[in-house]
Amino acid sequence: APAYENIKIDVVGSKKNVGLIQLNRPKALNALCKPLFVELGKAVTDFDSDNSISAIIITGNEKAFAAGADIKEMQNNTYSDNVRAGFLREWEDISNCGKPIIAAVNGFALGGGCELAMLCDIIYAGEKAKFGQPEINIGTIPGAGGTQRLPRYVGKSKAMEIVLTGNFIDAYEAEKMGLVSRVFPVEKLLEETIKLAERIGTHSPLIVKLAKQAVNQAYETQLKAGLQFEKSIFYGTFATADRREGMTAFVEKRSPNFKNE
Ligand code: CO8
Repeated sequence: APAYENIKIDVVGSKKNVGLIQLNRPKALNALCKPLFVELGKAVTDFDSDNSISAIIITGNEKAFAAGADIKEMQNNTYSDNVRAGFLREWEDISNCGKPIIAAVNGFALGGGCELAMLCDIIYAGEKAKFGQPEINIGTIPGAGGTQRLPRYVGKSKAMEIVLTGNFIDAYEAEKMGLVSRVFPVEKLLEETIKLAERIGTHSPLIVKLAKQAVNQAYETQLKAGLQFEKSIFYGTFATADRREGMTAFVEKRSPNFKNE
């Protein structure tokens, strides 16, 4: 495995089919500096192209998932620097991943940390997690999807409140708003997240990938285009062996044996 400095990777689950990525800059509360993001992008891309991996988990530590973009690193950036470098371009490696990515959030998920969690497909949280978009406190606005994805999760009024105040919300509020799908005791979070990944891993990887693409259309397009996209993917599953196997197994009252074909 490649040697990483800002993240740790592992393969977990009883079938060794879950790729685990732990953000690992504890002294900076996992602030998302560029080297960290380059490594994270590589780890995600590698797991995405590894046929033995069914799903990917991104987590931090008990104090922080990630406390945002690295403020020290960007403190002296200029507008022209950002435009020239395509600042935060590395983040697209995460959104381009075809496999499901689950965020397991304990502690702070602030600014870019909250945006990273929202780039994932499912968010599970430990009960001490804190979410927020505090960029307004430091004279800027969310820059990695916070103003666009957050309203799609929680609606306009709550998203405005979070973005305009910079206030944090706790795990239970986040669950109630629909940002987080489940909350667990801190020490149970990772094992429950691995169970979720393993459950997804029992399905056809091919169909899981198509289902993820279809749900993402709801976020990325208007309703009519999304529904058309969904229909063509749905029709398309009928061209796969795994769809035939899934329905045949149901009718024959047995478990399906998916071949990723
Ligand atoms: N960047 C760089 N360093 C950080 C960051 C950060 N975002 N957050 C914490 N740290 C560092 C601190 O500087 C400190 O380092 P040192 O010991 O060397 O001074 C160390 O982590 C521990 O932090 P604290 O001492 O502050 O810990 P506390 O427990 O007292 O406070 C908080 C925890 C409340 C999380 C506090 O650290 C804080 O407010 N952090 C900043 C949160 C924030 O504003 N995040 C948004 C950043 S801006 C952003 O994400 C812009 C998004 C743009 C697009 C997305 C790009 C990724």
